[in-house]
Amino acid sequence: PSAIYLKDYKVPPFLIDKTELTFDLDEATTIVTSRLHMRRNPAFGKSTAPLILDGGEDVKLIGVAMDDYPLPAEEYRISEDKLIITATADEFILTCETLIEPQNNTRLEGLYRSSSMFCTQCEAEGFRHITYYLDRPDVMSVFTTTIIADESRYPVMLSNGNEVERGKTDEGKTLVVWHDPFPKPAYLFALVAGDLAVKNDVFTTQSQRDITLQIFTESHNIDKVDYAMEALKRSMRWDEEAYGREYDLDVFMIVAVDDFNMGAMENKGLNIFNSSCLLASPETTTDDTYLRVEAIVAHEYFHNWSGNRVTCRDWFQLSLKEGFTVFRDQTFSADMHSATVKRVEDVSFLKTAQFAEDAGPMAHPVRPSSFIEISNFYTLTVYEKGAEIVRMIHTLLGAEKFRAGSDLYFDRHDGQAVTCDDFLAAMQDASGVDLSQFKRWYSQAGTPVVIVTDAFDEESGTYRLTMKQDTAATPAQPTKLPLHIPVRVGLLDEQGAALSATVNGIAADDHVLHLTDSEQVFEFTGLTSRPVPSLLRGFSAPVKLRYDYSAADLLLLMSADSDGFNRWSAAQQLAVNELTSLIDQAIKGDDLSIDSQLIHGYKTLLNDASLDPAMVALILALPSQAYLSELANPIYPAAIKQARQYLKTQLAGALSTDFERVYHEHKIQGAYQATAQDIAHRSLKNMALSYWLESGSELAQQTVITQFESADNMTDQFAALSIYVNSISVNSIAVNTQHSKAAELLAAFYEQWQSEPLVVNKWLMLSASQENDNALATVKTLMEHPAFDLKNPNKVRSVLGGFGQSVSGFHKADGSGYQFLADQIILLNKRNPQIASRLCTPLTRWKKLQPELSAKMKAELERILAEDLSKDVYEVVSKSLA
Ligand code: B3K
Ligand code: ZN
Repeated sequence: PSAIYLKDYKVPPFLIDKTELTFDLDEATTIVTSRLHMRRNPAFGKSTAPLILDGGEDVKLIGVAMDDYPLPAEEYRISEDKLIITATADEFILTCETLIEPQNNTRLEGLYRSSSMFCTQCEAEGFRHITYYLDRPDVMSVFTTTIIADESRYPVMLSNGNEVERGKTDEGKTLVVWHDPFPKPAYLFALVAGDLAVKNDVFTTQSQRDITLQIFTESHNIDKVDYAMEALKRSMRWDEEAYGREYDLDVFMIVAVDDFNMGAMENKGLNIFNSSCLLASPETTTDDTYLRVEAIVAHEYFHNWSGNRVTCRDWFQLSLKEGFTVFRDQTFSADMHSATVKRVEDVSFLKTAQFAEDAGPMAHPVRPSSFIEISNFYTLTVYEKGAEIVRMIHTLLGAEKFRAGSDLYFDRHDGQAVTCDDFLAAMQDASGVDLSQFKRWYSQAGTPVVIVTDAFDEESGTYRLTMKQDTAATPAQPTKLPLHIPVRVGLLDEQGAALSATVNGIAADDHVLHLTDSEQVFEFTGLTSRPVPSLLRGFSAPVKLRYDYSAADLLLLMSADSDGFNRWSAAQQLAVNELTSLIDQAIKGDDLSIDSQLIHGYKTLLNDASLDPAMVALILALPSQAYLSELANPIYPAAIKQARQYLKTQLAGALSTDFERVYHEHKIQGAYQATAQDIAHRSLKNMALSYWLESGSELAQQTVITQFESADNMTDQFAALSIYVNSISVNSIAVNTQHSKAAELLAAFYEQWQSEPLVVNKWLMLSASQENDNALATVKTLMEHPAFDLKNPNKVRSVLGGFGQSVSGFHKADGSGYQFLADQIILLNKRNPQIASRLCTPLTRWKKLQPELSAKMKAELERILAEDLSKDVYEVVSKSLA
């Protein structure tokens, strides 16, 4: 397989003004007829180039006609999935008839079956698995879609836009016609047919238009869509208020499907969702999932402007829509709940997963310059780091100018397919802020390290911060240029009070410093004593900050900084410092011991009633195994696990009465609600319970079991279950006993929820992630379990994703955990290349692992590479070994 390069971009030689599609849906074969109203693209220049249409090995061409005359065989040919038509007029109608078999489509790209329905997934290049087409985002067309099917089995037949006609064919089948007036690329096309239930609602826009809202699911799930519907209405309102964006069609539809490669898809007027990202009910859904449903409903809805009305010129520009839309959904969630909690969660995720990607073999710029398979570039870098870039623009411009920039962007480019440069140009033109150096964030991969040192001059009352930036080499980018990094900084006095200081003639207690050189000095004047700096407030740039904070500084920031994010950040740094030293002790095989100051810090935390319980819970969660692995080099997985367990046990033992009290204090009376406040109390309550249990208390054990048995909502029930199953103290009693109480609870949980697939997925994940010597055997048994299905991505992700979290299973010393994952990748490689490729991620980290494990992991990658691979898996595995 070969790479495609951004530098080779050319405008399309042909355009498709109108696309008329007819789908004759059937169980055995589906016939697709397309009538494409085409012409040569004037922007391409004079040319006699042949017409080359994209197709797939699963598309059988029945016939092709030009202006209704069937083409003779010598005028077209098929070569490597392309349909090549040698001679064409300047303007013509091309008719193609193709045959596809959606029921055999296991890739879940194009048209496929999920349960009893037909559905589609076309982004990025799925449309070519339906019919021959110019399957690229800069070819935008007005679609009219006719669906023909047997109404008794497929009473609901949907596509983009508005339903304009309904009737019967001569054979007595039902025919429905949809028309979407907004030109769009093929990746936004969608079709759904099935026996579905619907929930209807109405939203009145700011200009007083009534929009019909519809959510479709299989009938047994329709009682779980109310939350998504409310979230949709909140999103529509928010986009009007925050961005002045109003919905444009008369109807907005969402469909839930069980088999889906990712979370959801923003098809014009017809979003299709993985049911795990849409359905919610208190009994079956945890708090995290409620928040995720709301965020994803918002994200897909926001794409209607950032993605659909203004789309991407080519797939290298993916972050144009994804980075911006993630930023929009993050801000929306921050507005709906707690902004600080949301920021902490997003930054934790970025620093754990995106930083790891940026430090590994798949590191790439937010706007990649080449790819083999675009599906591999729906990454944390394009999405999350892309969102950080937009956030930095927001910081550099300020809220008002940012809004002016986004207004200009939407006005200027409505109906166009554009680039990240166009986005930046609109932001720059509307604000007058120079973004020319800032632009490098799009093209330069890797996480910059910012090293900060300081000095205070008593005499002049001047505090100097020296900042150096450096970005390590990444694949294909050996040298790096300095970036424009906005560093938000505040200063505190010894008591923790905010200090006003003057920078560049401006006196304030919060400054945005512009780090643009590789080394730069910033002066703060008007001070009387040495301050404690609060650096990178709100995580104002996606960088690794290094400053030598003392423990006392961190404790001060943790308790007193006016920036809530940095309070968390200081607490996390304290814990990281402690854990880093514990990990070193564990690697050396020493007895572990911790600093009692830390225990004191946590005690203060547990007794400060003024704190947001959600923030306390986030701090108590301790830096994760994955985050500590990102920080480590090399990674000793078992030592990290041991250090985390030790710290947790020590805190639990020393503070058990505090945890018991906090548990009781944060119990909620009344019915379940997914509000920020209730979620915060539940998270702290359950976090306290997990520590209390770790203290070895009999009463805590009883409390966990009682909560498991009597909880009236999934958050509390599942928390109790996972606390018990993951408990270090419970596991140490039950080592190797098959019939432990934990196993009993897991079995009871399955028994109770076996008819709810989404709950069963949680059960699969928890079961697969257990830490014990049987972990590998357990995951093998799970894959034979009747609840498992290799064709369903959610189940594969639950079991294999869960397994990846089990240090004792996945990182088994003999390499059998890696071997097992490699076997599954090979099994899925051809059936579902996208899922297979995603499963490779843990193996891409082999270079950073401790030597014995590293060699074993590498050997598995080599074994995979020897197979006949899909483009998706080939790209990740070959780059990992390069
Ligand atoms: N745009 C889709 C992602 C499509 C992934 C294709 N492999 C969902 C989203 O980001 O909103
Ligand atoms: Zn998106």
